[in-house]
Amino acid sequence: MTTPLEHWVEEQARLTQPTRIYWCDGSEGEDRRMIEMGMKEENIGEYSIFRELNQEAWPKSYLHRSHPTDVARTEHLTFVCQKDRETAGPNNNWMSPKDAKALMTKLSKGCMRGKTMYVLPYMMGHPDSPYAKACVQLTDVSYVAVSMRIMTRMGKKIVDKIGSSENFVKGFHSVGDFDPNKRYIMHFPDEGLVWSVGSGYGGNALLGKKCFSLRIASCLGLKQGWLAEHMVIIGIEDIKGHVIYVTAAMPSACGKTNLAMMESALPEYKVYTIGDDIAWMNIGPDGRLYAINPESGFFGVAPGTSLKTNPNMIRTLKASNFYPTIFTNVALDQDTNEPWWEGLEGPPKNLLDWQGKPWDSTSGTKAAHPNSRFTVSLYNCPTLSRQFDNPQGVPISAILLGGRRSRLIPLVTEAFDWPHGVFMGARTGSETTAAAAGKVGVLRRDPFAMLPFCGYNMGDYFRHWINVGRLLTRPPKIYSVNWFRVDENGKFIWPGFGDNIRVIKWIVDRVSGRAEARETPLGYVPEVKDLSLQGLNIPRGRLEKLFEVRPGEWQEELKDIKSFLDQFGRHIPYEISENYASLTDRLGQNR
Ligand code: GTP
Ligand code: SPV
Ligand code: MN
Repeated sequence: MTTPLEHWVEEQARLTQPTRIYWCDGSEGEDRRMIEMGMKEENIGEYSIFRELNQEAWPKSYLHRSHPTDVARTEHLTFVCQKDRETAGPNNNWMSPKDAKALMTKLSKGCMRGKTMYVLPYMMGHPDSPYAKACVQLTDVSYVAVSMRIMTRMGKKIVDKIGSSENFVKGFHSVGDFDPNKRYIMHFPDEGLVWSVGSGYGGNALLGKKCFSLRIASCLGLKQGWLAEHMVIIGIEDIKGHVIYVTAAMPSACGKTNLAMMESALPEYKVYTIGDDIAWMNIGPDGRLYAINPESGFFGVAPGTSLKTNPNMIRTLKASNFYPTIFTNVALDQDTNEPWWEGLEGPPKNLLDWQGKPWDSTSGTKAAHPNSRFTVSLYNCPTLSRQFDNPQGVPISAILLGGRRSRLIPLVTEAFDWPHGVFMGARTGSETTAAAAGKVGVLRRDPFAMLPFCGYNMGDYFRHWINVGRLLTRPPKIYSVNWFRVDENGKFIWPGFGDNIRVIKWIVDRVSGRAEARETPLGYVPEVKDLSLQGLNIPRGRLEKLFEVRPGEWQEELKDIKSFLDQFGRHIPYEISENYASLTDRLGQNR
């Protein structure tokens, strides 16, 4: 008898007409087989889909060059097909499920002719976790198949687990002909379906990641009482071996991966990695908030990654493991066959840029694309927490909410209480980065770093956060953080990276009731004397700038927050409006 899974695969094959169907089983050596299949039959422009890199320096690593127009998420082509526009909210592009299906069916007809259809059965979360979800993605590119194998727990076991059930999340993916005019990333939350055509780029094509684990999962979380978030999960261990777990939301390319595997500048503290991009948080049997990372790999930003900024990532990339490592759109050192990007030592003499053209160092262009990335297994990571595979997840004591703000926002601020923390998340803004197509460095509101990823009306999302807080016996404390404040010369004031542990230590001490704080209109901040600053050579006056709150400067910001929140009308919960009003009052009184 055909199972619902087999039936669905047959149906999609009838629509797309692949030459071959390949079911991934997760066996040893399968990645190499898929890489070779890809190299035989797939080209992007004039380049083979994979190129083997220097295996001594970078074990099991390959270079992939994308289509030049396919280098980042395309938010304007991403739709959430809820039953009506209001359920999707002003934060999403909307199309009716019926229209979207008709459009996607048209674009998918015969799109896999001459190609292999890879069937990828995978699990988001550890298969034994009560919070994990079974999924199946179809794709017509080996790059996506191999990447998904690194990013998720994949294999035949998942097919057995699904068995004759209809309860699995479906992902359909085809690169089509890479035409940006025929590129759509469509989400059908009511059906648990993602349908993506025209792009091979990470967030558009690795459908377990943003599409399922955030856009679809956020809708499941709303119904089922949990949170799907764009967050890091880390454990911080002190010298006595006591570990506290925190999560941190930061927009794309704003420091999550670096935070997740930080080499601590304080010898008494060590950071352990559980996740660097996505956290699913459920209320545990004891009423505390427990987080799991549904992924099993990193899809990290290459530029800026070095032994100085993120030594643990360099170790991860150089580690030899079961899984391969893929570099996408980095530059290539022709003499050594090694990958290169801005931030590493160099540049080397004979470099090909990310498009494979000889690179001229005087041209003013970047050799690696600013959003060039690597796909690498979490199991390579030397700081991986022993709790990573714990099916129950880890109990969370603090939640950090970050953004990239050159002005205004202090290094760290503690919320007065949970609803105030939710308001802090709701008002968060960040300067845009190369992770999404569009202008870089423009301030936009990005609540909880979820603006591009919340699969429903964000006003309802804020209310959901308020409600989850009410159900918790020990709600985590909430903090706003900002590593990116600059001085009058545009230089970062805070050294960041491993030194961020100094901020985290204060947070750990606050959670444990050991540290002092000063009240400001925004919330509690540390006195400079309350931060552990040994070994850091920054004049006190300069550090104090990191905590400056000038009510006069806040008036524009308040207006911008208000007009953002007003879009959601009656969906904005009372607690958010109330916190907006009291912040306005406090900043007014201090003028
Ligand atoms: P996504 O994978 O897009 O979700 O990004 P992410 O949030 O994981 O960002 P990531 O850690 O990859 O950092 C992005 C960029 O910010 C890199 O170029 C880093 O070097 C830089 N960065 C990260 N942490 C810091 C910091 O503490 N200070 C400064 N100045 N830059 C940082
Ligand atoms: C991000 O843009 O936040 C990423 C990369 O983590 S992507 O997979 O494209 O979403
Ligand atoms: Mn991300």
